[in-house]
Amino acid sequence: MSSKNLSLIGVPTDIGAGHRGASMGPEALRVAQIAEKLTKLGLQVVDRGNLQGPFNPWLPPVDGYRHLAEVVAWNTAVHTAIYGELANGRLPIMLGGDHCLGIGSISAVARHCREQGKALRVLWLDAHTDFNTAQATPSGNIHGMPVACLCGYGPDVLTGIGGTTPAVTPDVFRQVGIRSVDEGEKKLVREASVAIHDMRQIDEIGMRRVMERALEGMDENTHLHVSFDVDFLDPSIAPGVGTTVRGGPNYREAQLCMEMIADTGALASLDIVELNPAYDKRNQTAKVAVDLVESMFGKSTLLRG
Ligand code: B3U
Ligand code: MN
Ligand code: MN
Repeated sequence: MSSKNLSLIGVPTDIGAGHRGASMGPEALRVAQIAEKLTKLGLQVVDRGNLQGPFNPWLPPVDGYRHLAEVVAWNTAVHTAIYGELANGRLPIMLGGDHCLGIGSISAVARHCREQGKALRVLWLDAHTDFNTAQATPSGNIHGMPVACLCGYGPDVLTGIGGTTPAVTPDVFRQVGIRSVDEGEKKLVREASVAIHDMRQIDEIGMRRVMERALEGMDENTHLHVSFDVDFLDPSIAPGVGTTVRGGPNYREAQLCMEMIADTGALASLDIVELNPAYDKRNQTAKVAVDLVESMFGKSTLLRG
């Protein structure tokens, strides 16, 4: 692991989502004892509390985007916070919040990598490719657009966060768990050649080989960022998300995925997004997410020689 000094940053908003409630995600993760559990693994954890931003006015989309100004405000705050943690040599964990916040966090990680001469790999664990544009989106919800925005497809106010457009090139991404892609979005991800490891591939060759492929080609100079959308998981183990999609990784497959991330020793920043306590039962999804994050930081590998 490149750093054992972890900073938790809560971002309590559902500004980019189609359902209200992801704004309660940071608190649910804290109630599930994310800080305590990571501390028990021997990591130094500081909880920075929550960022602040505009309330969700819950308005319809305008020109293909819902709440664009508010999304820009939240992501600007996220960018500043994540960039600051990385500049101080710390490992930021963003507690979302919906997935539009990946624009702020990953643009900050990309800026840090550029300045430090590091290679970047982004592992995007999600049921969705999140590559919509104003034209392709069926909803106008910006949580369906962060990957496109980071690659330069989107409004200037979002693609320019962090000062360099595009923030990243599509080849940094490896998407795992994909099983819901909109029609227009399919064309866009194909054109951009995003590396997609969909559920069919997991069925056919198994999580182990999928992860070997997704993590291939990294070296000591690679910064690994994981963007963990909790709807990656099968709804039977993770019902607490706004947009459940059946047929996701089960508990064992998800554990293996996380353990293989830990084995790289390269994990250097993390987003946990789309957890929606309003859809959860007794905080079970937050508990599963924390359990998996522990594995991402090496919990089960401790059992091995
Ligand atoms: N692709 C759909 C649905 C969606 C994307 N991300 C989530 N849901 N969580 C859209 O609205 O863009
Ligand atoms: Mn997502
Ligand atoms: Mn998703």
